[in-house]
Order: sequence, then structure tokens, then C-alpha cells
Amino acid sequence: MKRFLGHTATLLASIGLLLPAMTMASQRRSNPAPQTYTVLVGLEQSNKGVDVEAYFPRSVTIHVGDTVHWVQNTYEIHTVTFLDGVQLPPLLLPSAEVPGADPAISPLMFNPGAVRPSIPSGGVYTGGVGAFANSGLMGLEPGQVREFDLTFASEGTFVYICLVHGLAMSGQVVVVSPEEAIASPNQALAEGRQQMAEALSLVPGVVRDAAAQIVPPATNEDGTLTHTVLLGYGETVVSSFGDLMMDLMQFFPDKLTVRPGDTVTFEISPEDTEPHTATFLNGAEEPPVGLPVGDFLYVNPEVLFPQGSDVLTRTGIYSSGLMLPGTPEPTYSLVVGDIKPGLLPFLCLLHDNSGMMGELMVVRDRSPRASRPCYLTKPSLAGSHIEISGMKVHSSKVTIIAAKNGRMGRMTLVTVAAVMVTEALKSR
Ligand SMILES: [Cu+2]
Repeated sequence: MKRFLGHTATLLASIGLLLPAMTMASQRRSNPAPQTYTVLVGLEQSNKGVDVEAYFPRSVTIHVGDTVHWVQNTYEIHTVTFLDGVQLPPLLLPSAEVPGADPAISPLMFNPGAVRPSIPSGGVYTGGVGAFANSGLMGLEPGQVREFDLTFASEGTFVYICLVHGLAMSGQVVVVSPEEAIASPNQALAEGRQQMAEALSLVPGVVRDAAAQIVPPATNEDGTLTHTVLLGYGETVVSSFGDLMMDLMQFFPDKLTVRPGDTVTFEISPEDTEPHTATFLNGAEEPPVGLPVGDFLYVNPEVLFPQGSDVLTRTGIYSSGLMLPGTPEPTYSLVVGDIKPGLLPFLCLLHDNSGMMGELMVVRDRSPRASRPCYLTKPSLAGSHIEISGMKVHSSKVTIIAAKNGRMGRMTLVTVAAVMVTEALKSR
């Protein structure tokens, strides 16, 4: 799905009629001293589960002899990769296909050619067929690459991509003769920040689109409910500097009230291209996604394979295993066991640092007249309305009989008299 905001600006930019963030007065003249230009890799609001898969600025113009300095900007992993004549390598490979790898450790591994740095001699990039250069796997976790530098020795336009996000995440370095006036490193970075601000201004529209995909719970014959939780959401939006790939690293919904006997089915969103997991750690230590053994980085079997039975309790790990987008979308179902009421958090092992977390509120009482815990999701809406567990109700219909201290994720836990909620339901 695409939105055509700034379409004219995109066209102008694509035919070179716009030179953003540059004025004649502040252009950099030919300068004998080589300069370093910073490009930020990715954009993330990790408290909101928002990732923009792009480089900022998307295009940077430098003089021959200047250096581009890429800085990892997200927990979401990326690469800076110049393919020039090399085919797009896959990020993951069956271990059996990689010489020297041991499939007994894990049947799936990160492609060594994709995740290992490949730096040309002296860090100098000249382009040309077969001039493969790669940052290696960039991220903010221990062992991941945080910065990558290349000095450009010849004029030309050099396109690079991210091996994690494919051709949808690309950038370019335009190398010109020292005679040409170009933006300074500070101006180029300011342009990047401007592009980031524009990208963030497009996020609310994507969030609205994503919320529209939420599936309401279905009632089963025995009176239990089946809840569907969609994993992730991806959308390409149009900005003044080209198409932008947005990923919402979120569960839809990320907060649900369940009862013992209910079923929770996790399913990759049909609008998503990212792999995910749905995992209940129950207090256990989180297994790392990458398992380094020798020279290789395997996909940790604890992440790759499903864990636990299909009846959810408060002990031990329950995990979907790696869910890769595809048709049909993979699903993972759990029946809520006969467990104590209260919160039960879950997360995506790949994207929890990017904000992909959720929680079940387990309640036991099925009686509509008894008090039931709800979330006060928005304390104030227009016209004396509040929002309880996503439901808009008039505040006069609700009696808050207990409010626990502190926050539960982004929300405050309160208990609401169910009689009042029942009335509120009628008045919707
Ligand atoms: Cu995920």
C-alpha cells in the first residue's frame, strides 16, 4: 500500500531539480583536506515499535578522497553493502550448504558472506565489477558492527543496499571532482535529520493502517474465545526523498484479556515481510538470536524451534520458533492453561529491543456481573470519555474501584466495576 504524499517533490528530486538543504552561500568549495560525511543507518522509535528501513541522508555527495562514515542507529539489524556485479546474497542459509559449517549445531545460519565485514584494501572503495564491500551485520548488541567507513577514490554514483531488508533499503554515494561545490558534512547530516523528521511525520498514518488489521476475538462453541494476534506490519510510504519502508515491530493487539481455556493464535501479519517469534519467557533468560561458534554465526536453535507444549502455563518457555513470512502465513496457537490471574508478558525474540512486546491479562471470572480487571488505556478522551481496554466509554458509566500503583507497560492497571462496563457497552 502506498500513499502519494509529496509525489511531485519525489518526481522533482528524482530528476535532480531539487537540491535539498543546500544554498549557494554555504556550499563547500574545493578543499584540499579530505572530509568525513556521516550517514545514519536506520531510524527507530524503540518505545513505540517503529522502524524506518532507510539511510539518512539517503544520498550523500562527496569529493574524491572523502570518507563516508556510517553509524548504526537502531536495534534492528542492517548492513551497508556495495554489491557491484555481485548477486544479492541471502541473509540466512541452510548450514548444510555452507562449507565447514556444522548442521548439528543448528540447521540454519547467517550467510557468512552477508554478515562478515568485507573491507577493500586500505578502506578505499573504487567501484567496478566485483568490488564487493560490506559492513558486516550492524546492530547495537555485543559483537555487532556499529560503524563502517569507506573512502572513495573515484568519481561516480555508488548504490548500496541492506542485506537484511533487501532492495527496499538502499542509499547512494555520489562522488564528484574536487572542483565541484557540494554540501558540507554538517549540511549533509542536517539533511539526513530533516529526512528523519519527515519519515517520523508519516508514522501515525501507518499506525492507523496497522490498527485497522486487528481481528476481534471469535467465540467458540464452548464459550471460550479464540484471540488472534498479528505479528508486525509493513507498509511502503512515499516521502519527498523517495519510497520509505516502514516496519511496525508490534503485536496487534499487544494487550489482551484472556481466560483459562481461551486460545491465542499468533500469526505473521499478511502485510509484513519481517520474521518474528511469539515467545513467553516466564522469567527465563532470553536466548540470543545469533549463536557464534568458530567462524560462523548460527541461528540459535532455541530461537529457531518451537518450545513448550501448547497449553500455556506460568512455568518454562513457550515459543513459536522462527516464523518466516510466507503463504500461508505461519501460525502458533496456545490454549491458556488453568493459571493464576494477572499479567503474562510475551515478546518477539528478534525485535523486543525495537519495542516488540505484549502482554496477556489473565482473568478467571466469566461472570459478567463480577468485577473484572481492565486497562485504562486512555485516561481522557474528548467529551468526558475514557478508553478501557480499547473500548471508548463515558466516564460517568465507569467506577474505578481500585487502581494499582505504577505502570504496566504503557498503561495503568485499574479495576472497573463490571456492571458499569456492561452499561457502557450498551451505550457505545
Ligand atoms: Cu519481531
